[in-house]
Amino acid sequence: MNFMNVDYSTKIPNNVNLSEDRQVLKALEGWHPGYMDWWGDMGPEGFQQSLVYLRTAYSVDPRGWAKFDYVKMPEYRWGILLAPQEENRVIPFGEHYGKPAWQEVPGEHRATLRRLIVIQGDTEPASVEQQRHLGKTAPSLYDLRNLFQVNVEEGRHLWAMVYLLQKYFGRDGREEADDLLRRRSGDADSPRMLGAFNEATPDWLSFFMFTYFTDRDGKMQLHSLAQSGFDPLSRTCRFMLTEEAHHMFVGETGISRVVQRTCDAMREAGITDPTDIAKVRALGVIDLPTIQKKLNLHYSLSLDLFGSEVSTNAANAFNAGIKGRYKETQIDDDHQLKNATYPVLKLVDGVIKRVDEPALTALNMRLRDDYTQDCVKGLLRWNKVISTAGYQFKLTLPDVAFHRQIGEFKDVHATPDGVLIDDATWNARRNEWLPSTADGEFIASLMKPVTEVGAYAPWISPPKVGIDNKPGDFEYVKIDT
Ligand code: BYC
Repeated sequence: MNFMNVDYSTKIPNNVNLSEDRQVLKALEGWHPGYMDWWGDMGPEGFQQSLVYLRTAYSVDPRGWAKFDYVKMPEYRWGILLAPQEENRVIPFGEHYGKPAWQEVPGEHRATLRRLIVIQGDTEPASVEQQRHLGKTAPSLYDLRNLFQVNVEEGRHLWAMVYLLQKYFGRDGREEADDLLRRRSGDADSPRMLGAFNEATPDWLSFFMFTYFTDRDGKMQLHSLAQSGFDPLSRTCRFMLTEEAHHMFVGETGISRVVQRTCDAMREAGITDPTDIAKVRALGVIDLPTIQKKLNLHYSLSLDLFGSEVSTNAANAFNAGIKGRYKETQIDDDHQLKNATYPVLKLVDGVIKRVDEPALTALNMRLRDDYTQDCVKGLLRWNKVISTAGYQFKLTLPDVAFHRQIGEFKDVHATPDGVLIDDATWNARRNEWLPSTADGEFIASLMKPVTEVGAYAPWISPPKVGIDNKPGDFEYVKIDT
């Protein structure tokens, strides 16, 4: 079979030869109805009968892998797609460095592998659940389509992890696959596994922040798993990354368009002080200080997804050859971290200090640092929009000690500048740094749906380019069909 092209003849499209792997095909077909029930209950609210201009993967060839067409979401062909197998691939790090990559699960690392695959799998449906109400308030058909594209692809990423569980982990893999449909974002009894995936995504600014910051954690984690010595996981993650790029594009351009519109409105109204919140809000746009608060919230929640700065879990996964570093194969070292150290931010006698730790246990910190560097790029672009409009205001990333629930800083309070403060100061000033109830209510008041073809809500600029070279006034979603 040609791994580049996807077989659409089976109920579950795939490039892993499912038609000759009857047992796995049967297990996946058995899981399919539960998935459709979940999509019906927890997928996008409304619009299930609308025609949405979606891309579907028909190949895993990076030169051309997707085709665009109108699809009703429940009829989207969720499939199993793995990047092509690299011939003679070796394990690129850890104690098995240089040995042939595994095509089957190595017995001694089974539990660690399963845990990582389940955690990854759990985030995918969680994000769909978090975003399910947003369709009702979309600022345009273009944005509505992007939301649904992200949602169906997160659904596909769930399929990707379920395939690995069902093919390689036998009965407990099947049980884990069922549990992925049982947990619910924000549920008191059966929540999703990681903190940020139980938070609400109440409005479109949060959606853009989520796709910029939280999907970018996904990018970093997928890159690390794409290095895995377990080849099927590596190939799965490599193809997921191709899709993930669009999700972060939605976030980056979404925030950019909000910033642009705010700056344009301020200029038109002759406002010189972007921190005059009442005046700016009276124009029906989101003021820059509130955008900064949303950024503070989503960045800090996303930092928690990297786990503790110093982690034996991370060291074990690396040693075992299961989870590598960002761009592992491009790093010039022994890929085993035998004697290396890495500077870690720690709280020492009440002061934040950089302390050298064994690089092996500091892998979460390293990945988080790579993530922060990647995040900065968007800020440069957004700040360019602000400075080009003639305003002296800079969006910044808060300090890593700010608003943390996991790791070294979880028991202290810090300002966005990284100054440690006591509980009373935090309580008194929290609303200066994180969105308050009143901020949420103001943003909610702007969230009125715009469904005319080519029209955009007044708080966001139109995009610079359309999807699939279509113009801005293309009917991206045919709502009533
Ligand atoms: N919330 O040694 P520690 C994506 C637990 S996003 C709750 O500090 P470790 C996407 C941890 O499980 C990417 N619990 O950390 C984005 C452990 O518990 P146990 C998703 C947490 O294990 C947008 C204990 O604390 N993929 O794809 O080195 C839309 C001590 O752990 C949290 C992955 O995350 C937390 N935030 O690292 C859609 C990749 N953090 O086992 C999709 C797989 C830690 O002692 N995951 N804990 O009971 C991993 O690599 C790691 O498990 C973690 C944690 C980075 C999550």
